[in-house]
Amino acid sequence: MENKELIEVASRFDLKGNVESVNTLGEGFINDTFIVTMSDIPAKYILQKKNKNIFKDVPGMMDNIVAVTEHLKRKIVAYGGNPLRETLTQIPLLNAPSMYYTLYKDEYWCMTLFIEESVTYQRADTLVLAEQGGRGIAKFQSLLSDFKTPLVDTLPGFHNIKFRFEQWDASLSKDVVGRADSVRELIAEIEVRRKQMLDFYELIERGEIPKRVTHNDTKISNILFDKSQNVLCVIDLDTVLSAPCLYDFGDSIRSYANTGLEDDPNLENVSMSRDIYEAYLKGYLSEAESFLTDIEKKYLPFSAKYITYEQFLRFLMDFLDGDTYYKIKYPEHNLVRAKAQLRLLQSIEQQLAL
Ligand code: GN1
Ligand code: MG
Repeated sequence: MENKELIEVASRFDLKGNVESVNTLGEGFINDTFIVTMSDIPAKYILQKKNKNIFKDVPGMMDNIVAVTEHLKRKIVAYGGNPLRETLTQIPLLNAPSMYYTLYKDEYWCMTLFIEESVTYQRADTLVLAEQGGRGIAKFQSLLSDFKTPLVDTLPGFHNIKFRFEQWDASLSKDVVGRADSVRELIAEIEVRRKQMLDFYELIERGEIPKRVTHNDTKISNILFDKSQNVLCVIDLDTVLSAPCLYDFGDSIRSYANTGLEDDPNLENVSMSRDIYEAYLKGYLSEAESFLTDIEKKYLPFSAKYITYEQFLRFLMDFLDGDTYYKIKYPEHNLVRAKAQLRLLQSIEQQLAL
């Protein structure tokens, strides 16, 4: 897209100043993200084009985000925090109450305030960072524990492994790009764990594991830290849904505790750091122990296995589908990601005896 057009889109929002430039930012797998600088005010903004293949109900998603961030802001003000830095601020359109701009049909653009002086990480390299990360996610969940507005289910079946198996079975039988034969061993790794995953999901379906308001994409790169490594702000609220808080714990371990990269081509780099796991757990429980039920506490270790397994399945499925979901940087990227997630999964199983 031409820079002129990006500036035109950005200028549709109520920015209290004039747009100087719009530049690509970050490495998201799903949305296109840009940073907006202004010629006459110091504030910066984040412009995002939401991925219309994945988010079928952006208006519903934005209603969720606005309701959740307004709730968080009230809480943050009440404890004396800074509501412009400790949660996201959605910017409406100029002269309209809408939180998104549609340039072409079904193409949704959204804007948030950029949060200055924050730090992001790809993995936790210190125990302090992991402990603070755990504390920060538990605090996020705790601040939302009295959120009453029903959330729109904008991503039906998101961490529902039953639904993922339906997608998986269809992908495997279609095998649209003829890749299944080349990954039979990986497919077998999915199948041997199928029953265990479904058994766990049944606890959720039966309501034994409760649903709460949770983030559902708590990988470490979706957290802004301050300079002292405290969680400043939980970002990327596209997946805020009603779901078990175990999903957030599991997804955090999947990223914080990986000694390698999510797409590490060298599998020897990949394992779960037990120390990082314990530090995250300690921080998480320091805030969450009071609201978690016994069954939730019991399944915390298993949630790391569940979410890592699901991510292994999703990357492998996208490889089988011909790379239609995640952005890739090279042809085998989803396969490399899947193999790295499997290696992490095996390390989690070994160390946590799951
Ligand atoms: C996607 O949007 P991003 O990059 O934070 C994905 C997550 C995956 C993650 C893997 C809506 O997250 O579910 O865990 O990639 N988000 C969606 O890194 O599918
Ligand atoms: Mg996301």
